[in-house]
Amino acid sequence: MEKVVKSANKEAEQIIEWGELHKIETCFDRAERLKPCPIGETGACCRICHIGPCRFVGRNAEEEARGVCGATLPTVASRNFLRMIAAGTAAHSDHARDMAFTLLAVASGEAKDFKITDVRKLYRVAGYLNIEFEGRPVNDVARDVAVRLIENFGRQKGEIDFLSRAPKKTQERWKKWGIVPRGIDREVCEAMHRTSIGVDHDPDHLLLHGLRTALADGWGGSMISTDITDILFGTPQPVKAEASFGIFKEDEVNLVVHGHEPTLAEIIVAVADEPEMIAYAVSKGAKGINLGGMCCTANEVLMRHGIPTAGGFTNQELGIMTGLVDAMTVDYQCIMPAIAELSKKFHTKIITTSEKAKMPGAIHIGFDEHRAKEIAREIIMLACDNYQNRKKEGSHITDKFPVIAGFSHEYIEYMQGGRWRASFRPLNDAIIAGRVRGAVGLAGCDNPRVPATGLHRFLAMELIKNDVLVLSTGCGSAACATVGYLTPEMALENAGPGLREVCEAIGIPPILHLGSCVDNSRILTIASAMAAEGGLSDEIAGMPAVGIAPEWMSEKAIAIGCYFAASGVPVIFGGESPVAASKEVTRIMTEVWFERFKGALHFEPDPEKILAMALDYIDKAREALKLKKYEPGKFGTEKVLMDMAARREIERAAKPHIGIY
Ligand code: SF4
Ligand code: MSK
Repeated sequence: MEKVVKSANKEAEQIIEWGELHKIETCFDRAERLKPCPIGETGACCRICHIGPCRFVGRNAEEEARGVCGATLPTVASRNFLRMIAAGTAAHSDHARDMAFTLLAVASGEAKDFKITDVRKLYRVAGYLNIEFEGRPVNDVARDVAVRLIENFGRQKGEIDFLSRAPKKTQERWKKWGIVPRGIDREVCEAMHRTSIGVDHDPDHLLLHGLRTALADGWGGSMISTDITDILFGTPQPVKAEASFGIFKEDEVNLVVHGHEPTLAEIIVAVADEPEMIAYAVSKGAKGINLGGMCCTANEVLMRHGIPTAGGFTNQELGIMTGLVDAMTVDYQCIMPAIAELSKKFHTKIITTSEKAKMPGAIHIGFDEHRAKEIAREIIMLACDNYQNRKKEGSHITDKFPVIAGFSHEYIEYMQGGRWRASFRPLNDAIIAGRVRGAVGLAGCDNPRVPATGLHRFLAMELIKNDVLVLSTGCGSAACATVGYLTPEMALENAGPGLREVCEAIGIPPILHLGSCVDNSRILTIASAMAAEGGLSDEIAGMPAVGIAPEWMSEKAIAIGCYFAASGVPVIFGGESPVAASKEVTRIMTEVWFERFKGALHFEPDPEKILAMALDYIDKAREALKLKKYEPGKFGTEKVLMDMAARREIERAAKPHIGIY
């Protein structure tokens, strides 16, 4: 019998095989055993009240079929979908709330182990909020910014602040269709209200509120999180690192930070180099302390410090199975509860750190930003103590790949003209000339129901071959990083001729790692800046750009897909549609949303079809903008991109500054 490939990543597959040999179960085995419920998978099950669950199957599967209360299939499917958006928005936004309170604590002098690292970004954000910053103490400005952003969560009327960063036309579309989010918590709360029994039954109306809630995520929670993280820990700029399981060291203490909230991870990075910590590790027989990351906490510390990543969601069990992880801290989101049980078969200590997220079988060391260094040291010492318990068991996989990460909005702007002439002009010109065909945001999770990471890799490779610039985030980035796709050399070897030229001129990889899942908000601000630059569309809608989440699994991915669709970007998700049961809901999310917003949300399991749809959207947008027809290798005239020598010239003239951009 032909062997089923569970992960498209060679090293991951080796560990899975080692696990099979040693009878160690992973998510891949459970995915094989537990097939999705065919009713719930397509949105055809309502369990909103206890008269049900009402299942729309068999003779009860028509659009007109009704649950006991009379709810139709489109009502049920759209209600289920709205609840997914609300949950995803809540996750990103509650993370953002934590960041905002940390900023407030830092500004008020209560969290003394942290500081404002990027003052320039603080001023930029203060500017968006019309908060005076000239001549004021930095901490006063930071306090005003924190208080104002915290207000965005509980605001009852008006609109959330960062919507004003979108192009005017994009904002007008939101107003016209009544989807301007008022306050983040209000939209999530209203979503839960509207979807409880006997409230909102109109699928289109329910889905419009879904878009409003999703906008509260993208232009609210996620954007707030990205900005505050940059202010506190620095706005990313390119950094060299490594990825895959080979980042773990046989002779050092391996401590992994996993989850999404970067505050503890940042402070662990800061104290792991302290001589006392290193001496402690040496006293336990190790040569030093080696930090690594997993999922989006990994992306945060990779982007800012070059801390290596062991990969995304489906790699978390496999990392433990190397036998080399002495401790793994988990904060929240995308943490498989399976790791606590799995860790018992090895020596790994799992440490939960958030008061919101505990796990039977794990050690809990609650993080408190007021005692940050003390807690970080406690965790590092626990990992060092456990080094001595390391056994021989484990796959001990050693391959790793180079990575260039750290592409923030600000850096991409800077690299196109230096600090004094930063702009998006060269990129717009390259798109206008057909040198770059368009852009794709390749985002979302990796998934054990497909050869994990394989869809990301296939699409990333095919897109760059077709001269499409790829902006990646989250586990999409991890999928590319762990096979060596995030290097400038990739452009030379694989990108189409136009994209290759652009990448070589600027010195960037053709796949730009933009950060964690909340950092999809960077793509929104980049698209807004490109609209403001001129020559393409004057709003986000109509740009030759597409979003793709080929292996999504999380409700957060659904919220992200919807805020892109509402902002004017066609989005294609892989896998089975969670609204497939209702033709009407599918029509609304594709045709109706496209008419209103020029964005849409498709679900398509076949990666070849995803690619074809994305290229088709890009080419049609080029045609509508009356841009030169894309033909590989045939370019029009355009401004020459600034090369490295010219940029260095500008830098020589620049004064020392805080932040690079
Ligand atoms: Fe059934 Fe209506 Fe209750 Fe849903 S809300 S479970 S359709 S009775
Ligand atoms: S970690 S949400 S699996 S991207 Fe952000 Fe990865 Fe998806 Fe979690």
